[in-house]
Amino acid sequence: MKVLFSGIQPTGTLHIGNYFGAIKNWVKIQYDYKTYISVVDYHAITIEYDPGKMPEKVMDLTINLFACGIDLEKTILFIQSEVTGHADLTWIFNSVTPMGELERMTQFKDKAKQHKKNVNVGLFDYPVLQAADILLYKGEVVPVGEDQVQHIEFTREVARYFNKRYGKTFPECEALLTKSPRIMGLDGENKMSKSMNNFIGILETENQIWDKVSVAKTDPARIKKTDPGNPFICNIYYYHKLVTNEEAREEVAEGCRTAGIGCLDCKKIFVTNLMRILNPIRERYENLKKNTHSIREILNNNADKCRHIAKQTLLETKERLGLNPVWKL
Ligand code: AQP
Repeated sequence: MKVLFSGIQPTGTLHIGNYFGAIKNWVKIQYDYKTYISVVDYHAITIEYDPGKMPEKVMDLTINLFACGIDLEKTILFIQSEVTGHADLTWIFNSVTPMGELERMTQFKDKAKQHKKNVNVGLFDYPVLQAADILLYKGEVVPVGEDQVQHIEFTREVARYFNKRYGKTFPECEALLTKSPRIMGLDGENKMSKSMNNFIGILETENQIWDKVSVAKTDPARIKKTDPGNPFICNIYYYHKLVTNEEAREEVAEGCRTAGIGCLDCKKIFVTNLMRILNPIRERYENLKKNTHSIREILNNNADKCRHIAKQTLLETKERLGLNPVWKL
């Protein structure tokens, strides 16, 4: 079986961009691969955060992922910082990565703008840690949203640099995109993201979601209900593609084009269909939350498994680098 690796940051509420852009895919394909999913807390410390709230956020994200359908028994879900090999391999990769490659990364440029007062080396080096995350397990397939594609290409480059200099050690992984790899935020202008506060959280109630969706932007040319609209430039219509079947969606599109239905009607149908997906997730989340002790146990076992693989990869890598322990001489 090929190795699949993906990660997610414990930086706040999971939103439907994370779900439809990445997690839904993880759930679907987890049985086709040897699957590793990591809660990447080392990545999360590269921006301002509250250390007191971090443990809770990590646990909450873990429960969210299981509630979304990550299989507790099949998938190795683990906490990144509990496997120190990630940092080891990052340092090694730092030594083969040209600065210029990192300077091109658009996520760094965006995050540096967003966090002007805290542009730290970790933020700059983020893609190298990500490469180490994947390659520590010799990951070959990385299901992510479109925003991460550049980092996956970078990971391939890092593997190439290393293999060229020290001999073939790491695979060149590929990004696996969903059918909806980029979900726009409720503002209709930026990628849906926690830090932009333009998201629909997967645990939000119908009322909370309605409050946000009812005021979200649609086709700007459609001012009155009697104005015909263009569904293909409407963000809400795009959202329908995530939750509404083709036939019902065509009805919505036709209603919009002929002014048969108003934007609020269209939004109501979207929210009803979205809740059909989110309600069962919330129910599972509430149940799992009652048993955090056994979730902690699963995480401990998974960290052990990961440490074992990490140790093997690092031994092989250090051997290549000539960093054998002296006692081996
Ligand atoms: N809007 C999106 N559309 C499609 N996929 C998305 N992903 C995130 N936003 C979208 C995918 O979700 C996975 C986990 O993301 P993450 O938590 O590691 O980081 P992120 O991309 O930084 O998420 P946010 O919400 O944008 O967080 P902040 O605001 O804290 O930076 C990834 O596979 C990502 O592609």
